[in-house]
Amino acid sequence: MNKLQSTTQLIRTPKRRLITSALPYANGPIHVGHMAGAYLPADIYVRYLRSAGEEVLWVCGSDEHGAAITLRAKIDGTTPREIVDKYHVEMQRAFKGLDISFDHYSRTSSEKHHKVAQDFFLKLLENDSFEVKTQKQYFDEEADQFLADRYITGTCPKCHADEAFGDQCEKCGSTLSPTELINPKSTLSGAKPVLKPTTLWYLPMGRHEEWLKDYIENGMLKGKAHHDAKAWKSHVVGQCKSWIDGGLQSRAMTRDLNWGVPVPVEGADGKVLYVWLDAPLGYITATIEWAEKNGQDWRNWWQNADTELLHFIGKDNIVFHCIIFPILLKQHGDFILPHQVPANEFMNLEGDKISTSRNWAVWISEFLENNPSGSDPMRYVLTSIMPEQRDSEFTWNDYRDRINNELADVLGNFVNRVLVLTRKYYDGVVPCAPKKDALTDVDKSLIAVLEVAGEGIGDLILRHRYRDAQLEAMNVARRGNKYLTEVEPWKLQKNDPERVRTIMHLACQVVGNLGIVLEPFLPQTASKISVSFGVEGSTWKDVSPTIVNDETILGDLPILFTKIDEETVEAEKAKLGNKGG
Ligand code: B3M
Ligand code: ZN
Repeated sequence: MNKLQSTTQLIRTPKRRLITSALPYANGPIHVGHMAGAYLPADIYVRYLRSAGEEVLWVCGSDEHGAAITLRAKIDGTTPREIVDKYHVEMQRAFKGLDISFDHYSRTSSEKHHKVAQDFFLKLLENDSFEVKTQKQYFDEEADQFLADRYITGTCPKCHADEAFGDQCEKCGSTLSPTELINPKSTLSGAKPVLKPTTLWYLPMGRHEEWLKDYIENGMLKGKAHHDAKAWKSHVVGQCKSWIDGGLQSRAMTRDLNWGVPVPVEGADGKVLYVWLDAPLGYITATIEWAEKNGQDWRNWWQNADTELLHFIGKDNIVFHCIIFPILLKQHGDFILPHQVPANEFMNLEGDKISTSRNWAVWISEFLENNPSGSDPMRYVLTSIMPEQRDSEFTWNDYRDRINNELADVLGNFVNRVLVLTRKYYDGVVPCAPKKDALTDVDKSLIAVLEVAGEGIGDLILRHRYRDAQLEAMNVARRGNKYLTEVEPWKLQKNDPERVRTIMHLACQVVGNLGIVLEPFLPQTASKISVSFGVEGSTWKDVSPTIVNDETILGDLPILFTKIDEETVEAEKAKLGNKGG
């Protein structure tokens, strides 16, 4: 292990964090499953870190190579270029719609990325990282093309499911190579392929088993001993271990295709880099682009032991981020390795797997376009059911219940009550802080909640427990509601107005704090609250029982959430599986 990759970096508090979210394939629109998997959790994490004053950079971009793109172009009767240009724009609409706050969004078909990926490949060649082998590979004579990845299907040799792909069985999750498939078939023509020799660059992953074992165990154990936030999720460690224990096979890092990053070697015409070699390097390209724009040195983010690298992904990408990419980074020699890969499991929809081809999905930009309430309701529901430790399920009934019973009845109702009462009693001016000896036990226990809320919620976020973190933030509103119900200021105003000033001062403090602690989850709502309660510009460090200044004049605040009716729910359900659009 070299200096950069020694285990001590795992237990140091990082100076800065580099966050990546899986580069979505630019072959279709973004749905709720994508969002809940790799984008929303990262957005919550990054928003929290920014508010806490930490140094953080979050990059993403469109994955524009690979069979996912070329096959899509073929089905649509168009070119890969047209497909990626269309979805590169469309996907960003969805991200913007849901207030996903990347620092930089890039794309892998750019000239810049091609250069970055080729330079990286050449450095690996120089470091003797590949085995070049000429071997027989499946070839489709009708389509005149070699078949790998999604170009070839067959029966999975491991679980015997039909329609496993040449790189992976989606049923059992095994990584495969095309020649392992039973009864292989070309997805281009349906033809039975023939074997034909070709030269490919292989990554001999077996060479790396020993240090990878240590690396994965460090992710699990060292982290646990020091701070939970560093410990990898058990399903991530489990998947990695079973891969390594099964023995790591050499994997081809080039393809015979004409769409992708050309292999930068003489005589390699018609060959491109394997998409899973080029795509993660897109994180580096995105960082370089961002750094150039912002007058920073990108190396600080990738080649400095003070930086912590975190990859947000879905579970189908674990092997690529926890095994293949670390091998590539280590073989290059100058890079840090991923410190944390908080992969999420899958989100199902109304009792079935989300499927693009069957239109069994909730499409983010389409949904937001027809929905005037902004991004927060959808963000709230997706975070509530985020598949952090196991698969989860989105249903429209649950969506309705959470908006109506939680956002509207708890949060919206509490904020509105405080605003209305403050207007009624004091013309909207926050009453001054009470003297210490005026506080009752109920007041003190409310104050105690505000004293620990910031740290408690922040800690859950750092440990990638976003569902619990959001629940804790909502509990601040729940606690506020309960407080008002207990102390009933409306019954006291006539005979004990001094007591009511104390109550309303504290109630306003609760709302002010919501403007900060809800921001990672519900940025639009939090911003409205912050402006109205005069705490805009406050940060996570300001979360406390004194966040709202005495005599703040409360601004206007529109109704925060509208309830969902039955008709809307039924209309959304009816769209599922309906291909007419
Ligand atoms: N495009 C795979 C996916 O969308 C892929 C991620 C690349 S991350 C470097 O599942
Ligand atoms: Zn299988």
